[in-house]
Amino acid sequence: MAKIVNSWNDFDPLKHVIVGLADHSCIPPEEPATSEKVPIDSEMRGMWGPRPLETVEKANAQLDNLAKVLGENGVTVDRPSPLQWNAPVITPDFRTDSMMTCMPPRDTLLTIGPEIIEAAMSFRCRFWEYLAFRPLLNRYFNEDPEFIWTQAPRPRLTDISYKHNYYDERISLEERLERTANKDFVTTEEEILFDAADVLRIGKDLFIQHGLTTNRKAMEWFKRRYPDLRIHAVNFPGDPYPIHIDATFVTLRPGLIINNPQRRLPEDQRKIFEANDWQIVDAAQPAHKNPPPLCYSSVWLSMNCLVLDHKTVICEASEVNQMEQMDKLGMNVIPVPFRDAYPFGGALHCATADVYREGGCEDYFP
Ligand code: ABU
Repeated sequence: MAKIVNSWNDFDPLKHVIVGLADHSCIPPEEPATSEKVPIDSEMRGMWGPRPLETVEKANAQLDNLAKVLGENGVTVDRPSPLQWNAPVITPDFRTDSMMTCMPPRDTLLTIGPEIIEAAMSFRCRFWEYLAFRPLLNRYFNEDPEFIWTQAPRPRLTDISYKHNYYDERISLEERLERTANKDFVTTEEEILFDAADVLRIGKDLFIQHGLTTNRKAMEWFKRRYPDLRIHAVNFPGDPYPIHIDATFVTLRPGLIINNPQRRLPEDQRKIFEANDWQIVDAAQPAHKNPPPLCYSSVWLSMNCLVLDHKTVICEASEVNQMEQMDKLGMNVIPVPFRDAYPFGGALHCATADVYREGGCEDYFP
């Protein structure tokens, strides 16, 4: 029996990680939670079904290469067991005609120290996604006597979990930003809803983005579930589609964060960092004007990097501005091509989930 699971942040030395797989990935049909996430001018509007096979193969080639590079850098890599995602999700409360993928494990699994939590996700199409990770979690449970396996309260995702008049293609960008500023998002507070990728772990402190995929009730759940940790609600008023914190606010090492310059953390929420001498720097501009075809995410996947330790980071190989900035910030950069994987749910941080990093639960904000 060995210790397999331990990770309290995104920057201590990474030793074991899960890397997603694109097999059988689908574009899901629109549903209350996803409508808002697909930009109005996206070619994906109204389209659903299995993703073209050649795109799946290209994504898997880059995911496999990431796994190889991680292995060469001393990181053990596990892979999920994809389901046939091209099947409906039917529960007593809803039906949607397709699932999605298990490529971005970061959305589904949240590691807090010796514990992995299966998130309470708001997309109906992602209702069963955690099943792809069950063989791994079961193995960790068999082999690590200290591993704590948690499933957050399963949401029912009935109609009352969503604001049904929320999606409106006629609203302007300014109105969208006003909604973000007013913390007016598509989910209601009926039940606990969160994606794991909305949670930034910095030791004793969890910074959780309130947005399209995570509600206030989730923050309350974290507060009650983790009385020894400090829970901070954060929001980024410059983001018209706030979903996941890891292309917005990214830690590189203790004391250093890169922040998306279009989604700056408001002054009042910066105080805790400034009071503890943390530096928040604007992330470099993305190298690309547009995301690749059939991609849900923004060009800011440029900053969605995977930190291997306090001095080493994996960046997407074409993100020249971001790599140059990392270099100036004193990081050694390992470039890895990854844009073919973006459409399947994100970049290098999204595509992974921590299993083991060295280090413990430090208090960085005493
Ligand atoms: N999963 C991260 C996506 C964030 C963004 O689209 O900017």
